Amino acid sequence: MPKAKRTPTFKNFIGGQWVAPTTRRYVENRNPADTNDLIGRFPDSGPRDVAEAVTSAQRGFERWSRTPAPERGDVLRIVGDIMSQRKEEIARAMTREMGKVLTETRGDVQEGIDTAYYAASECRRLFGYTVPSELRQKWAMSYRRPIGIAGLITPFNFPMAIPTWKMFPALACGNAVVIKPAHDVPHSVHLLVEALLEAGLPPEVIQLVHGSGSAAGRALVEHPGVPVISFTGSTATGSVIGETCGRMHKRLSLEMGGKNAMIVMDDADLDLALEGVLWGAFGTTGQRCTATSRLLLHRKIHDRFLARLVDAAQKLRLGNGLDERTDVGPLIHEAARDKTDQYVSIARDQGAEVVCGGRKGSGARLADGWFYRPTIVAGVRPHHRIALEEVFGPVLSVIKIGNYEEAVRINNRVDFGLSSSLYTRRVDLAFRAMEDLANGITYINAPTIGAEAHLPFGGVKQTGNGHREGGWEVYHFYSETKVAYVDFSGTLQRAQIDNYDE
Ligand code: UN1
Repeated sequence: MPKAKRTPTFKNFIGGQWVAPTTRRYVENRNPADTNDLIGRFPDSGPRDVAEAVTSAQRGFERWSRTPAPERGDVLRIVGDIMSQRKEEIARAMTREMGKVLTETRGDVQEGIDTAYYAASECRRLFGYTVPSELRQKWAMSYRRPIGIAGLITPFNFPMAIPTWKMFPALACGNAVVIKPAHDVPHSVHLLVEALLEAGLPPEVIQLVHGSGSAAGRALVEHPGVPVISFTGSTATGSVIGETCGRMHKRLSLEMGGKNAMIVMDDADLDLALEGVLWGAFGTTGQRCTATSRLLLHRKIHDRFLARLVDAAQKLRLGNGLDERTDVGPLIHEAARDKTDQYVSIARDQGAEVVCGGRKGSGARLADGWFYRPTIVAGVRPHHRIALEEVFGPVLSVIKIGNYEEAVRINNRVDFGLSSSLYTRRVDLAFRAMEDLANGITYINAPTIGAEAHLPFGGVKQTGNGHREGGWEVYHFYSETKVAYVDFSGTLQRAQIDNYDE
């Protein structure tokens, strides 16, 4: 990759303009596939920057919340158009800062485009209800109102899709937004904000504050002027945010960890399951909340499926995601690679067998990136830590199962509940699984990843706090239900009393 001559310095977007952080501090953003490649210097903002963003967003909210929803939708539709035109350019920038292969970052941008068009159409469909009143000459109805400022904190693994999942519905509902993207992928959201401004979003409706979770993120969560918080990230951070939001009575949506299992029964199409597990486990280098991280293999097909899987996983090529020969990109940073390696050691210590990978990428081509070989750990027991805790790396734990009921028990024993998958040709099992598996999303004959933008996304147990992103449900999260009664009888009509008076 050609090196930039001068390293660009990026700014926050606050108060309708691109501004330097008041802290005057910056952090370097480097390519995880080649740490010699410096993308830019990005603000390391603090509470003062967040406070200025909130003050500006309050002005933005005054205007945007009064803009008719279909007009807001027009802006979002144009954002979708701009993102479509720039899909390739944005995807390349994303691969450069995040590492995953270009086909995946293209998909990530597409998920943002889909979300934009869905949000645009939803702006003409923010339905309320009109219901009969119990009294004569009286109407009763509910409708949706904007809330205020939405504070959005987004992760590194989907640098475009996840910010758009949160931002577009929030904007569609008439809120102003302050977004703090993950500090590993600031460039992607910078490009997104540029697209929003070009599309005609009034400047003070959007504020972009770069920085760390512990400074800028925390200040956003703790700011009393931000009534809505949406966070995607680790369960540990989500708990801290939850405590603050609980204390401050904020509306909060959390999307956190996963420990997703794919179950392969003895009657399954094994070719299909093989393709599915390779994609589910090693796509995005395993850095998805939805990654397939446990493979529950029926004992009758266990040995032969595992042999084929190991053979195929060994052939996956590590490399720079911009190189089209690459199957699997790097991890996001050194700490992520160390954590992955530690989990592999823990699995070994607990008696599981590393049958593939289990080490860093080697050779000159991979020397300057955070590469880790696609790893398969066999002989995992359901109580092993590798079977219970989220790794967020390219590590697949294989557990042998005797029957469907055992698979369900193992699937359901973890603290998380995002996605699950069952490969079978039996229609009865498929429908039983849709009831039995304790997850927000269950796939039949498809891996645990692949959620679509127009369906609700989220999980049960410690994966979330009951809300969903995407689809129609998220529009309830970003709007306040208001009820109005109109009494045109010209008399005082007392509900529950006058109509039952004897
Ligand atoms: C995530 O893993 O954080 O279903 C989001 C999928 C993607 C979204 C994943 N569409 O894998």
